[in-house]
Amino acid sequence: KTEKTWWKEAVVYQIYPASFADSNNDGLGDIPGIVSKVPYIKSLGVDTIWLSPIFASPQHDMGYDISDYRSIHAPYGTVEDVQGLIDELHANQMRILMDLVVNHTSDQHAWFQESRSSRTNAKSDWYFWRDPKVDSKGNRNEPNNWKSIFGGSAWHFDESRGQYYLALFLPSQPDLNWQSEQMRQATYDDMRFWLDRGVDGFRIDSMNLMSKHPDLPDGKVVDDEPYQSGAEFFASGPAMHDYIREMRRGVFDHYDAMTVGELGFTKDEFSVSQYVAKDRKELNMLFTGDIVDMDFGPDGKYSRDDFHPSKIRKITDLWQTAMPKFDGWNTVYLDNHDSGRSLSRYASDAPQHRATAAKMLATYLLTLSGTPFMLAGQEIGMANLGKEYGPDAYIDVEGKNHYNAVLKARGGDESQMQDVMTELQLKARDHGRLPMQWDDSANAGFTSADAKPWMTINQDYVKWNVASQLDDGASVLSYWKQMLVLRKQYNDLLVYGSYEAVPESTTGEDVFAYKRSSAETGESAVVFLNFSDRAQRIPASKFRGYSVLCSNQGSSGVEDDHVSLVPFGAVVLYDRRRD
Ligand code: ISL
Repeated sequence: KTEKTWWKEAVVYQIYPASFADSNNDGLGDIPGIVSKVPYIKSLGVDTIWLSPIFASPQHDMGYDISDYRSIHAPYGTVEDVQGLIDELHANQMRILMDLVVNHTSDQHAWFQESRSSRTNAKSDWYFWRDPKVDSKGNRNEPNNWKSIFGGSAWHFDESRGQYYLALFLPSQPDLNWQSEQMRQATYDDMRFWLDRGVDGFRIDSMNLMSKHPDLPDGKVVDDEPYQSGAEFFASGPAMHDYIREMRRGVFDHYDAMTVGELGFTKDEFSVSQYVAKDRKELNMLFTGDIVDMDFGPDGKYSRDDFHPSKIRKITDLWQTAMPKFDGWNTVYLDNHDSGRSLSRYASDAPQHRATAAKMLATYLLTLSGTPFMLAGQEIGMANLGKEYGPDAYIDVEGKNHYNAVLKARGGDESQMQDVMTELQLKARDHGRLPMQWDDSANAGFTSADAKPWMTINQDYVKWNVASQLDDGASVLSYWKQMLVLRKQYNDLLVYGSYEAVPESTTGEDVFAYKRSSAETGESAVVFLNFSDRAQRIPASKFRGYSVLCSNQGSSGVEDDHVSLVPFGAVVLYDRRRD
């Protein structure tokens, strides 16, 4: 039986600081803006926020390129402002997670400036520096064939050292060399700086890239492109677990800090168990990437493999049944700042389905075992930018790099880019970063009417905003609030209960259904989720006598021996053993 802890019972609300609330009308969200919304966040029924990076940064990757871990990006505010936010949350019995980006820094960080200054300085080995590979013709080449996650080579030549440095993301995001004991201790000090100020834990960015194969071997060649992934040598490397244990024993354990590792490239059950099995005392939980990759095709993010309900069933089944085997814990999530909105990708934002579909996804997030993470805006059914937005609406570096690379390969012909636009419309990171839609005033109440918002505001805000849903008992927002109350009320069942899938042979392939049971209380719940735009009728005589705990359908659709679901319908049945 899994031990009960606060971080298992938490519900986390992710805030993208640039896009939440602007207090000084410069078009960019800020810390005082977030403070002003604490009553709203509390009214939702969530108890923890996760802030994407707010630290000093040249903002080449929206703050995931940090130049000083102990100061705040000036347009967001000051360390005192952040202290005010921490205190305000704590005064409201809420907690705060920060984004810990320590796989890499900005090239403007003092550490990198020093490291690049010579081959002999005290920080010379805090990053990965390698001599060029000189070929038979005397040409200078990159030390290996690894490809950057944002495109191009992962290696960049630096004149002052006459060497290449490694950067798995942008050239301005050099990877830290975790083999350096001094470098590790310096990041631990930076973590303590924030924990001492009351931060309750961290979401650890690109967590499993911190240990690379020490020889940095060439990646497996799979095509005739000049650069190859190399992930088999830079993800979950041999010292990964040593680093995590050192961090946990040396830092986290002293603060009861909650930890969520972002786990890319590593997907198998055994490897995952090594991070979160209770007896290993490493991380509390993970984001496995599979849930945001369900519509990625064979050539990566911007190629297509259509979403199908069987995919979410398979991934959910895998982790819901795996975790109890090793007494591990996991997150439950569908959205973050790196992807399109799940509503638009895995359900439907078409006007006739949008509210129902958003509620169905809320039902999924809040009725599974694991700690739910939601992205701000999800509670009002925010959606992707529509097809009326052209390439200029997309400003994120990942999508832009992809667009420009394809455009170049096609000889610069803009009229040939429709397929690329279709993928951006589904998956671009911009959608997850859209300014929060607070009301129907100009600029959606995110910033003042005369300010220039830092990025596109989705014009559907006129209809889809917080203010219009607050007093409407049938709104998406009201549904989220009701579901969040239920999750707390049925804590034993919904947080800690066991999980069992209802077989696809019973539900058909478009409906995902599962049963949660608590041995402790004798309660069970059966959740039916229709991931299709067709009505469904599911045999349910086994659940005769169950009552309806909640539903996104006006009439519940529960008969004696069937559950009828409208398109994107969701029904949760409930029973308490009467023996
Ligand atoms: O964004 C992705 C897919 O679109 C991922 O591959 C992502 O780059 C990866 O999950 C790591 O993400 C994290 O680190 C990046 C940053 O750009 C992302 O925003 C962050 O979530 C580099 O720090």
